Amino acid sequence: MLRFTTAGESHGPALVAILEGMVAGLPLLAADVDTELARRQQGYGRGRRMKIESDHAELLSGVRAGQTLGSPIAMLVHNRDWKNWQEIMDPAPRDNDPERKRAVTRPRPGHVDLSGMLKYDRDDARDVLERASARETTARVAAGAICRRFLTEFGITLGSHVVHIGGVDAKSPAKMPADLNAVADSSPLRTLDGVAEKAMIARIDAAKADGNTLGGVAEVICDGVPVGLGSHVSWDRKLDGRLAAAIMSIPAVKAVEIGLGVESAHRKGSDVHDEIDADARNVKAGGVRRRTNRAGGMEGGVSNGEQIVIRAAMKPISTLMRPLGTIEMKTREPAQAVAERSDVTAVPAMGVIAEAMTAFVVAQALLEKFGGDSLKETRRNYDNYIQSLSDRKGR
Ligand code: EPS
Repeated sequence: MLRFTTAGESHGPALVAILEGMVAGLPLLAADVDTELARRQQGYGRGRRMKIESDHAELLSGVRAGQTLGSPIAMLVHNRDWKNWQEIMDPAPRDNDPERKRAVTRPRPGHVDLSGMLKYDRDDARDVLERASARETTARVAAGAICRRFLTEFGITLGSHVVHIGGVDAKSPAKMPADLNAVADSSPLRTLDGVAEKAMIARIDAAKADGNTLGGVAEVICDGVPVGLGSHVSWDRKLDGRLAAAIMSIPAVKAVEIGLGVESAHRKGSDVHDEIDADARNVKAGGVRRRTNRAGGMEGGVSNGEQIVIRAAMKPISTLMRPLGTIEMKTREPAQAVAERSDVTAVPAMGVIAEAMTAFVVAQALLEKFGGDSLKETRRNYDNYIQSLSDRKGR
């Protein structure tokens, strides 16, 4: 079973990711991971923190001479900002500090500050927010980068673009670019619509001046997935459900759509379901093609060979420089929430994180179907299956 876990606080010494269950023999360089980490750091609307950090993954285990070993792959990403927070975040007790500097006792509406204080019995919400910070997604992107590297061996690629920020919709081009990320990454908001981009930038500038924050929507497209990943037979094996859970777990994501998503509830069946044609060239889909892809690449929780299309909607970040009303926990008196340094929007980064989570779930489902302890073994099993799809002619 492919699985990963992460550890690390936002202003602690480092972040850690451990990916377990990856096959042996996959070519892998730290640069493959760093490329993805750099993509996550870009985006108009980020705060000063992104100028401090320049994320680099140190491969601690599971890789030798540029190839994976099949053992757990541990990665370390240092927080450069740690040097400014040592006194506050020191794991060791310090003399005379029953209450540390920068304690947070005025929880932010929309953040886990308050529920976390109550659940974990903490007086300082920093004990909660440091882990809840979206800084953690660096480690997810590191794990996802290895999954992405694995998927390229099977001709599976992933990209994303921003389709909405703060009330401004971006139009998708009639034909998507062949290399989606090459185009999206060249835009400061990772959008394909230059006109909408200007309006989005203006909204972000206005929100910043107002001490406010903005949310938005990113679309992930995963191309080259063969028919048959996931399964219709049990609820927890359905690929759409697994993808939705993975994407929903990204901080601040409040909704996930697959294909037409919510819109499919508003239309008639004839305007939702994708009609089928034979197409012998479309080998990975079993020699068929859908005339449209409103289902977003899955039917009944099983990949159908069309592109997987997912939209993730992110609420505005809950740290506002013009704070919302809350209470001071020590006195329970009305107060203004804490205003920590933060981003105005992180929707472009969220798209990159959603790619990483998608890469993980698709890699996990691919390994479930094809198994194998080495890349060669997985590929043999994969090739056999693809061949058997072609051999079905007339059946
Ligand atoms: C975050 C707040 C900001 C963001 C951070 C997530 O950090 P800071 O409090 O240090 O200014 O920049 O995101 C990252 C550090 C990152 O790498 O994405 C939060 O509270 O979620």
